[in-house]
Amino acid sequence: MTVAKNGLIALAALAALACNTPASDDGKTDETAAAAKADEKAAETPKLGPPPADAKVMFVWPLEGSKVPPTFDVIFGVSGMTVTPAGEAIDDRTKGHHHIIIDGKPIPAGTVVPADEKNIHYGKGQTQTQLTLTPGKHTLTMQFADGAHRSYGEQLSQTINVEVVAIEGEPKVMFLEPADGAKVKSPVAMKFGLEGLEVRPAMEDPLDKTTGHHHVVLDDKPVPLGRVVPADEKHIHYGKGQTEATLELSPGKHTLTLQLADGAHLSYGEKLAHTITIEVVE
Ligand SMILES: [Cu+2]
Repeated sequence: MTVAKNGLIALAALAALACNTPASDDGKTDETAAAAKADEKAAETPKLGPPPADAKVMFVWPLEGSKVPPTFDVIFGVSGMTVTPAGEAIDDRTKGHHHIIIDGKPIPAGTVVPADEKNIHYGKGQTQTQLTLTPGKHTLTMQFADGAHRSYGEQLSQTINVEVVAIEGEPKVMFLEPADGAKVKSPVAMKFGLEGLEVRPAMEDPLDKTTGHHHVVLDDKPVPLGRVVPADEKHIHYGKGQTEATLELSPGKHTLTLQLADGAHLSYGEKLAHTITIEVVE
């Protein structure tokens, strides 16, 4: 990647030289001098068109006003553009990759996004990441830039305010009962455990990503991060904030997945899920 980047800079320098030579040769009148100056400027910043007018980026998780624990997931959203790794299709104005700017501002269009601890590049084409921030208020700016890391400017940025709340320990959910591998009778008595985050009834504060409620997923997988937990016979919501429940199950082997989701029933994903296998006996 470094080699490719250096090659690109060398190319840009060559292009600048090639354009500057004729312009400086025939600057005879004020008008042509001005034109030459404009040419020079254009050579410094390659003349690339704007991105599609309706293209935009948005945070999918967290959202404006969210409360988050110190280490939290971020999901990037984009429409009207395609996410591609850095270094690919660099002059294609419909492609690029995401960046996060912590406590900063959008990068002006055409300016290369700096790379430091406050300006994070997702040059592999990631659409999701995890950040760790100090407790307190922060802004997160999502900034889309092209394959050469040149910003698409404010149009392809979004800034949100988040509040990082200190929590105790690593967030973790677990079945306290039944035990993994247990032989049990129906109705099955269950007890749900949660560390780090707090149990809170659904809908009280959908922006609070430090609390949530339990769900049991029957004979199916955890719900991916940020997706709404369906409400059907395979997905049971405990939206009152229950930490105990019973479940009628048919005899035989079943998997039970405890899945935490936020106040809007958006899943915390696999990291906050726990799957056990039980056998229901008559
Ligand atoms: Cu729910």
